[in-house]
Amino acid sequence: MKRLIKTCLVKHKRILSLTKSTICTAVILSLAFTANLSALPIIFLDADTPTTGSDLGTMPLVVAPYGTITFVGEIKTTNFDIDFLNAGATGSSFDILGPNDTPAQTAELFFSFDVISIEFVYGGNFGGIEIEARDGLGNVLDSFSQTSTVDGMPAGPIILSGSGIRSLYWRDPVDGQGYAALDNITLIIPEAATILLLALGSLTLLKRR
Ligand SMILES: [Ca+2]
Ligand SMILES: [Ca+2]
Ligand SMILES: [Ca+2]
Repeated sequence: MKRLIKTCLVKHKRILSLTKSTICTAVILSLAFTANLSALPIIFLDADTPTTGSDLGTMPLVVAPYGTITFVGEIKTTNFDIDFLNAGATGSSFDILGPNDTPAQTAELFFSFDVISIEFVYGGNFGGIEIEARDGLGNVLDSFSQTSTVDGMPAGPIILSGSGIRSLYWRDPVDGQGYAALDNITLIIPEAATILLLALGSLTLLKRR
C-alpha cells in the first residue's frame, strides 16, 4: 500500500490542477479503506466453549470491547445432519426452538454493535431453512434460503453482508420442524476509528509533500 501511495504522490507532484489532486486524495482514501478491511476485528461463535457461545442458550455473551451478543434459540448437539458435519460443524451448534415453543421454529442472534459480514455453515435434515441478516429496525439487509436440508443438500459456508447488521434471524419454514442449526459463525466488525486514523494519516502524508 505504501508503494501505491508513493506512486500516487509522485504523480501528484507533476499535476498542478486542483481536480487531479482531489482524485489522488480519493484514491489514497479508498486504498486506506481497502487495506483495513482485511484486518477488521472478527468474532467466532461455534457454541463449543463459553467464549465462543456455548452458554448463549441461557445468558448473553459479552465481547469486549465491542458489546453483547444475545441468543433466542437453543444450543444443540451437532449430529443430526451428515452434510452439516461435512461442512465443518462439530460439537454443539445454534438451533431453532421447537414447534411447541415460543417463538416457534425460529432462532435469532442479536448484536449490540454493528456487524458487516456473517459467515456460517447450516444444517437441518428434514425441512428447509431461511436466514436473514437484519438491521436494528428489523429491516432485511441480506438473506439466504434453501427449501430442503435433507441428506445430500448443500450446508454452506454462506456469507451474508450489509452495513449495520444487528441480528441474524433464521427459521425452518416447514411446519412441525424443530431442528435447523448454524455453526462456525464468523462475524466481521467495522472499526470506524481505525479507518478514520488510516485516512487521516494518508492525508497528513499528502499535505507534507
Ligand atoms: Ca460447534
Ligand atoms: Ca442435509
Ligand atoms: Ca431445536
